[in-house]
Amino acid sequence: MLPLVDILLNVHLFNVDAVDILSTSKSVVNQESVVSLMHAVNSTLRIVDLQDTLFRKDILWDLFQGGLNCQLLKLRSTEIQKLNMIGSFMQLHTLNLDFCSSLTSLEKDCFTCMPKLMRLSMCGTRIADLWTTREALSRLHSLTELRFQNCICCKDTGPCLASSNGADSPASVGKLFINQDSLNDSENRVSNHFEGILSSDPSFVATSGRADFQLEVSFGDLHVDGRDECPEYINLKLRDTSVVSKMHLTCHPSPICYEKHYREYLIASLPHLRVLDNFPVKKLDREMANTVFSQYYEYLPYKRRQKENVASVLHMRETGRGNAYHNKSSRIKEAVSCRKSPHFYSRSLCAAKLGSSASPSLHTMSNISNNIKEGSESLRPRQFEYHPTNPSLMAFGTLDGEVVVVNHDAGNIFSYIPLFGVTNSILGLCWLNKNPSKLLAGSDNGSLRLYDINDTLQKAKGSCSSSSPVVFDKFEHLTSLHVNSTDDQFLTSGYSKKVAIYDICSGKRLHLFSDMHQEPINVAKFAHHSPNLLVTSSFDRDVKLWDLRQTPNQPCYTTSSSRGNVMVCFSPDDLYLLVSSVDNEVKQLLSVDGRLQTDFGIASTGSTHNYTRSYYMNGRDYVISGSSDESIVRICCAQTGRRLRDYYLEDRTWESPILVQSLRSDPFRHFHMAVLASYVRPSSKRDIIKVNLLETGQYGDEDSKREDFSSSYVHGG
Ligand SMILES: *[C@@H]1O[C@H](CO)[C@@H](O)[C@H](O)[C@H]1NC(C)=O
Ligand SMILES: *[C@@H]1O[C@H](CO)[C@@H](O)[C@H](O)[C@H]1NC(C)=O
Ligand SMILES: *[C@@H]1O[C@H](CO)[C@@H](O)[C@H](O)[C@H]1NC(C)=O
Ligand SMILES: *[C@@H]1O[C@H](CO)[C@@H](O)[C@H](O)[C@H]1NC(C)=O
Ligand SMILES: *[C@@H]1O[C@H](CO)[C@@H](O)[C@H](O)[C@H]1NC(C)=O
Ligand SMILES: *[C@@H]1O[C@H](CO)[C@@H](O)[C@H](O)[C@H]1NC(C)=O
Ligand SMILES: *[C@@H]1O[C@H](CO)[C@@H](O)[C@H](O)[C@H]1NC(C)=O
Ligand SMILES: CC(=O)N[C@H]1CO[C@H](CO)[C@@H](O)[C@@H]1O
Repeated sequence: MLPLVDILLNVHLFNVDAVDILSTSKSVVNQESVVSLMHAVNSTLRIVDLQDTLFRKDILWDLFQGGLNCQLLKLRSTEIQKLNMIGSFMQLHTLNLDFCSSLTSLEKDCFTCMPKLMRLSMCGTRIADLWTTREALSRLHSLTELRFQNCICCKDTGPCLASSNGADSPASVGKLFINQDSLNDSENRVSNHFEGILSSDPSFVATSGRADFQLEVSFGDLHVDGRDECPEYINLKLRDTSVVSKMHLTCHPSPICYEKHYREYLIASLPHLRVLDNFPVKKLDREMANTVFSQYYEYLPYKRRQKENVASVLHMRETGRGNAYHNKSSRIKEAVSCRKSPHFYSRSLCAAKLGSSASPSLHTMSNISNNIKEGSESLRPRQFEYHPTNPSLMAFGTLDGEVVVVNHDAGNIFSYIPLFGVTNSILGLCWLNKNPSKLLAGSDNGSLRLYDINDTLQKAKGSCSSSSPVVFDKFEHLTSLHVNSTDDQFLTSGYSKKVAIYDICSGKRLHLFSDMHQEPINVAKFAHHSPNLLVTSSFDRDVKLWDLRQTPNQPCYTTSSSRGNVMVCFSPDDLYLLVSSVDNEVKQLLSVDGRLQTDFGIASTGSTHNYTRSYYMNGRDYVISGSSDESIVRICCAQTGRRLRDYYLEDRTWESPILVQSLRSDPFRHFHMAVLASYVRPSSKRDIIKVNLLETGQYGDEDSKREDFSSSYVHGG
């Protein structure tokens, strides 16, 4: 290689127009010499194809930092975790990142150094998130061809020829999902998830769009491509007709392709796109995509149409005028009617800030609580609640029966109540409303105590107090407790069909209602303003509203979900109920009669053992939702149900997902929340992660800190 590099150092002396570098060997080559070669011919480089060459990370890093003059760069199957191509890639118009299987997300600015990029291929990666992907890709103003999955007959990103001039004049207009149920298992050997573009005659397509009619399905020839076998197409035949259509199959999808409305979302977000996944984007596709987008997604919160500047919103607030709206009369009307709302400016500010941040800033709480226990033990949070009046305080209970109050702003412990019993999880926590130094805690073996966090502080200093904690009669299999609006009484429910009501002052159990439901009642809640109203949600699929002034065995009404209910809560003004059922069934009901108001239409995963929890955010404007076997927090507009964002949580150090055990919105700060996180690796690690959606995150900083602790979490199952 070296003599060759020496000669090519003088490449400008020869009459060479362009040099292509192809490196397909897996091992033998000396990687440094390939880099020297690129360096030597940099000025005349055209194609650099490093296909399947396992380049060392440090070498790739150097190349990415420095840049290359080439027009086409293939990094297929390279171990890239983060696309940090910040060097000069001014000539690059085609980038292939297929099978870079460590690539999970795109940073906001990762493409800014390649302004001429027109074609981008990312099949077989682990990219999953529509929102961050949109943010990154929208910076590529020349991008016309994009793919996250390929049509089997296409090597490059261009439109699939078979689809555009096939014999049966196919018009690729529709999109068809065929799920496992509709296919005979013995034939369904390639994948259980097919998605494709229908290429068939238009009359067939006009009635389709959904695969909810009966089809006969058979596979076309299998092609062997690299690692997978993919059939090129499926023949579809409508029952009772002779119409046969071929459905072209796409292969090597990245997870993003399974997101609901994936194709429409990307087409609507990238106005210059001409080909997506080898299928042309036609005018009709674009119109459909825009319709779908505006029905299911909102780009900016609070129906704001365009990104506004924070300073101009502040200016508007100061002058009381809608500066930004001066020009168009329709806008003035809109602005005037909106500004009647007392929240107009704070919402505009949120919209202006949220608009620009794709991934939020995260802060873990483990560093706060890390030093409190001796040795390598760490706290393992199992339940938490924000303080109702002090914005800095938050209480959490642990798997080991401790109750901890932290100042999450200052990053220190306010109060630590060591051991509740021995090793029982704290599942119920509730602050009193009128007397907010008092905290009610319940563990899963049924013990219930009322603590005064001011008292325990004194206790820690040495002066023992007899009044705290107050101990109540036990409630077996407790999973939830809630205090009524007037602090007189509280309510417990659990892994049983019973609900109990306790008097806070006397510590006595006043009522024990049995058989309120057919199955355990995971969560029961009082209304925020009506002290006698309560709602129960049960794994028997029912939600029941009760008025304690009426006969206790007769609910005001019962509504049913299609799966077991994990939880329910009232909106802050009690107008609505938010019901979360197993596997992402999330609905908002009118509290008055249980009528369905909003169905959030979150896709289910098919797992029956996973628990979805949802809470209100920003008063009752938004809803946040997460599930125990997914590492996503979803944010939806409570009124329209439209999705604002999904946020993925991942531990970058271990490259492992963070599962959402529970979550709460910050009652004092808009678009702030905290997530009760359960780590997949190390398996026993738990934490509370504060999320600020209005601030763009520096994930990296947290990573380096986390690395230091990780060893101390490796214990137990
Ligand atoms: C290639 O040239 C660009 C500038 O045109 C430079 O930024 C880059 O570092 C060079 N790359 C190599 C490997 O020499
Ligand atoms: C699936 O195919 C096998 C073999 O072709 C057949 O025996 C079986 O009945 C089919 N099952 C269904 C549900 O159609
Ligand atoms: C109003 O319109 C003028 C020209 O039509 C434009 O220069 C100006 O930037 C617009 N102002 C705002 C606030 O949009
Ligand atoms: C914990 O982390 C937060 C934010 O990362 C920081 O502000 C705080 O000072 C840290 N606390 C401790 C005790 O290190
Ligand atoms: C709960 O368990 C702890 C220790 O296991 C015990 O001290 C306490 O009495 C138990 N409470 C009830 C109500 O059983
Ligand atoms: C604790 O007590 C002090 C006065 O002794 C009071 O000012 C403070 O608000 C109390 N803390 C809470 C959280 O109620
Ligand atoms: C608190 O709730 C209980 C039970 O629902 C109710 O009887 C009581 O009246 C409520 N408190 C007040 C002050 O209304
Ligand atoms: C909390 C919980 O039940 N998690 C379960 C979610 O589902 C997966 C399998 O789909 C189980 O392994 C988890 O235990």
